[in-house]
Amino acid sequence: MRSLRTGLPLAALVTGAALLLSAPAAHAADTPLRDLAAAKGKVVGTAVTGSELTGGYGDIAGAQFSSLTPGNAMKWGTVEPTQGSFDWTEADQIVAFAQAHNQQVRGHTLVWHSQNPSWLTNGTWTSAQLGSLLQNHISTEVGRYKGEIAAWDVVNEPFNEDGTYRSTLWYTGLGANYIAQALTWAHAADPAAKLYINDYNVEGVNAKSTALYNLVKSLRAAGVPIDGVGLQAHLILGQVPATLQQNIQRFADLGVDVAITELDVRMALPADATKLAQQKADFKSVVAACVAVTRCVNVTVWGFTDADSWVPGTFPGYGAATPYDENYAPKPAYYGVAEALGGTTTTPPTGACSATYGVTSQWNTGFTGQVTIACTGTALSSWRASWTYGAGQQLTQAWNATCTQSGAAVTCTNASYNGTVPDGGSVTFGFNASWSGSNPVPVVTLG
Ligand code: 9MR
Repeated sequence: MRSLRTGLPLAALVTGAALLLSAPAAHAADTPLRDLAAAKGKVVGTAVTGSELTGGYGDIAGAQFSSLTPGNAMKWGTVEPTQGSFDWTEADQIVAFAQAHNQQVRGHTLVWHSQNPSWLTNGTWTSAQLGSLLQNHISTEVGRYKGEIAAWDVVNEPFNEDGTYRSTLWYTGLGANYIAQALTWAHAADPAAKLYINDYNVEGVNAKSTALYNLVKSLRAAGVPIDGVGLQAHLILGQVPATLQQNIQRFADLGVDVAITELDVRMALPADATKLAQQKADFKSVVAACVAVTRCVNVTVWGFTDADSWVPGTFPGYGAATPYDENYAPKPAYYGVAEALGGTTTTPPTGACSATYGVTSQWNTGFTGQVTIACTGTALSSWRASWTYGAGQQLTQAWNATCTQSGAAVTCTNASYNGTVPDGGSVTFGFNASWSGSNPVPVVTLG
């Protein structure tokens, strides 16, 4: 996945544009999402990148979520880049992390048209050869993790938008029966794992989800092992389908489980308070729809932080799609998830002051930055903003505040004339500083 933590400062440098990242002034030690979910009989998950599972990223992944989905680590192209030579490093790492944190793993994914190794996609195969390649792949991967995977996204994205089958190498080479075969092979390799078909744009009732519905119905009638459907839920701000809960319910009524497998809600950048409030409502309504249906067992976000999301790389100009910002501070969307899971949160979308740190210009040895303190629903009569520089940055000058730096720790207090931040208003102070190597954006604490 693309890392915005390294990507954005460079973009700011190149374009000279301001880089503005917000962090809540404070957030209470709220009940972790996984505990809230457990109290509702649900599992809450996130897609993860194995190499990132340390430090703050690892802390949040372990503390907040009860399920992990490898974002890329279990895809065919990752695990068998050369025919017959396997690399399980990242997949093993994620499984080990999950076990150490008492988490489920959702295996993702066994049969897909994308992210396959080139030896497979460039090869010329008879139908029989293709079938045995697929059977071997499924037996090898599912067998390796037998007993360790709660659920597999066995088949990923088999449909076109109009509900016809997507013409992939599998469909073209093996016919629609590849789906039943893949499920049957996966079941033979790990009879305890729940087996899913997973797709996008199937969240509401529409032609594509109805095709999925009809497929699941016929697979069940034929005795094919199918346990669940995954609704990916890569959504656009303000566009949660009105029929989401109804759609979840109709699948549940077929006798299968439902999981929201890849939830994110993208918005046109830059984010602002209005968009973030809408995003909170969107996350909340998706999770609430799952909570309302007993057989909806898992809600998984596709990356929990905006620093580790596929969205900006795929939809230029869009992003901020996850519940945590690039600095791992929970966004309103996080609290939307918590509230839908029955949590009461103490970080209100209103009645708070926040500090926003920005690099407004940067050159080879120095940069100019600013911090804006803004309040809504409350006010301040004095303020103190502090942060820690992560890469040796050193303040040289400040204006509209009194700033001191001790080691990496910077503290700025208001000047005599700008301690008041009114409800609905803001105060900005500026500074110059030196940097070398990198210039990561710190999290600013108010208090
Ligand atoms: O998050 C994945 C990203 O890192 C990859 O570049 C991308 C390649 O298609 O796949 C992403 O995950 C996809 C998932 O496996 C299936 N549903 C759509 C997801 C977003 O593209």
